[in-house]
Amino acid sequence: MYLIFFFFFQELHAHLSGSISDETILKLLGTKDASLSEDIIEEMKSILKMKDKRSLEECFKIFSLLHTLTNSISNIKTCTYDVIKEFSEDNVWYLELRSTPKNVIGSYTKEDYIKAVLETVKLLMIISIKAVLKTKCNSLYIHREAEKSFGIIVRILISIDRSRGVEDAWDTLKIVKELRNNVVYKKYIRGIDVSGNPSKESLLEYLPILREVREMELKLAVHLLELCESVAFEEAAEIFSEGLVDRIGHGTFLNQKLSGETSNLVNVVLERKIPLEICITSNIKCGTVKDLASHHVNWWKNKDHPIAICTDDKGVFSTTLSDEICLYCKAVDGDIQDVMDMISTSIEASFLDENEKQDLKQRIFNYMKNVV
Ligand code: 6MZ
Repeated sequence: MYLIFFFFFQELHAHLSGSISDETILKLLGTKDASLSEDIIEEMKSILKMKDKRSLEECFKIFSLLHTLTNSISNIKTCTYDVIKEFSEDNVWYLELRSTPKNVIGSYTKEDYIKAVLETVKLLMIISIKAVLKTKCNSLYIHREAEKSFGIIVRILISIDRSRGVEDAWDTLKIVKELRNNVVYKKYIRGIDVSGNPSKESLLEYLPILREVREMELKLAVHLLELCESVAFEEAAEIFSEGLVDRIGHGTFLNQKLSGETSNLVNVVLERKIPLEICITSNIKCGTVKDLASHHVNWWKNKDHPIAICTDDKGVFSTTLSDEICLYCKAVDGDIQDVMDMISTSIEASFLDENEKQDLKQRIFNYMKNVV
């Protein structure tokens, strides 16, 4: 399986704050930001020490703590830059990074937050554009070549956190709509992610929001069935019945029985081939899946269903995409061909345009022909 190190991957499910590495946390703590209290610094240091299992509830406490780190525009930019760089170093050629816009009174607004993330992606492109500027080509060509020369293409999903309430979500959509008037921002913002603590607020409250996302012609990825509760099945049923979702985050209990009855939701997902974003380490560490042997990835793989292997929160769960791909191979007893197939289906499942998908596929498979 050492060949894994010569592969190039796509990451379709990575939350910005959860992806911040220990190195970046230590760097930001070291800047002695006056707004970080000693208590927070101590709590943060204790997070770095405990990387083993923790419940989903405990994870959400950690996210709140991590949010105190992104308390300035400069810190948001540092985190975004470092996370993209680390994915690139882990052989990720295409990254869909998602994040929830926040505001910090007296420091920045939600719009500033999104712009800080987008401007960092743009800055990485500008660094690369310098490398190809000498060519006498049109600007779109230059942009595409620049993404190739930097080695990573980044697109952004704006997250709606279900625990923040519907008003907050409407506010976020309004900002996204305005930002997409800017042609570069429009290119980067590909979709909306709905995430957050699944035990808070029902997604049924968010249906008008999801319909609006459709109207805006944005792609939609929704965390569904992370918990085995009847309300989670109800939410998913409504969302599927309106055909609102392009990709499913986790879907951990989709193929499970609720009170002895098999849900027919699984058939809808199989028939429509709605891709699943699978995050093995995250599920095991949060305890929603017992162990690798019982992970649902095997069930979906046996159904030949489109899946994308992802990290979820590489910082919080101390993982990398390469590690996740290795776990995938172990879970399904797979070989190189299985990895190639998964890479191919996850490009199809990405929120790139059709021609961009073909470009990426060709680039990856041309490269791999020379290696494998
Ligand atoms: C649901 C999750 C998640 O948006 O601040 N998030 N939501 N399930 C999960 N499984 C473990 N992992 C992360 O990144 C952190 C936010 O992403 C969502 C939560 O809303 C968390 O606050 P951003 O960049």
